[in-house]
Amino acid sequence: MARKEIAKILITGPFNAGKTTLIRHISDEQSSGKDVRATDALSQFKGMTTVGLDFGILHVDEHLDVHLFGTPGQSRFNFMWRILSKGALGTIFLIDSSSQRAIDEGKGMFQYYRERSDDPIIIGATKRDVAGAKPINQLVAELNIGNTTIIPCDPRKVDDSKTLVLSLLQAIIDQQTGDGGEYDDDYDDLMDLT
Ligand SMILES: Nc1nc2c(ncn2[C@@H]2O[C@H](COP(=O)(O)OP(=O)(O)OP(=O)(O)O)[C@@H](O)[C@H]2O)c(=O)[nH]1
Ligand SMILES: [Mg+2]
Repeated sequence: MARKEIAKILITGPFNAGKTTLIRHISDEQSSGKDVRATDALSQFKGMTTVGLDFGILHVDEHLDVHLFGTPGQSRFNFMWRILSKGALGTIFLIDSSSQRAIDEGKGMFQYYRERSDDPIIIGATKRDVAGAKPINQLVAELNIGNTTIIPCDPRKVDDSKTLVLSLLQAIIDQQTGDGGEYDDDYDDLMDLT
């Protein structure tokens, strides 16, 4: 039987974007993250915030497990961003598209990741259903993300999150095969994930 592969991916983005929600909803197995009551200026936006990491495993098929590592959103925990991104094949960057403060912070955070790695990044624009959510083209301009793929996502909906993960896996495969890497047939049925 073929060996089971593990793909580590990072789920990051500014505070309150839906990172913990995505990992909790999509994972087949998870270790609960460390969320504590927000005590600082953030507490006016949300009750609980991640201070450690979120971790979950998505069983894609008999050949592949995806290990999802979620970062804390607040920049005072940015030492965790570096630690958690080690060994990741790609990144899902979530952004709350209804919050100007998150967009302003997300711009710098996105550059931080982009400058440190050439691995694929897919942006998930969350909170599309919330009043004041910015149109996608405005987000692209304000975040200065160039031609990075950006996909609307409600992390409370498993199908939305799976679309993001599959898009990232596809980008990882494309990059590896494009780099002259050997194509692995084991991944042919990746798209059967339903
Ligand atoms: N209406 C709506 N609510 C959302 C959406 N995405 C996430 N939420 C809610 O937003 C809140 C914050 O989500 P979290 O998953 O805690 O966000 P986080 O990115 O982990 O936040 P930090 O750990 O503080 O950085 C939760 O109440 C979610 O249910 C969305 O697309 N629409
Ligand atoms: Mg969180």
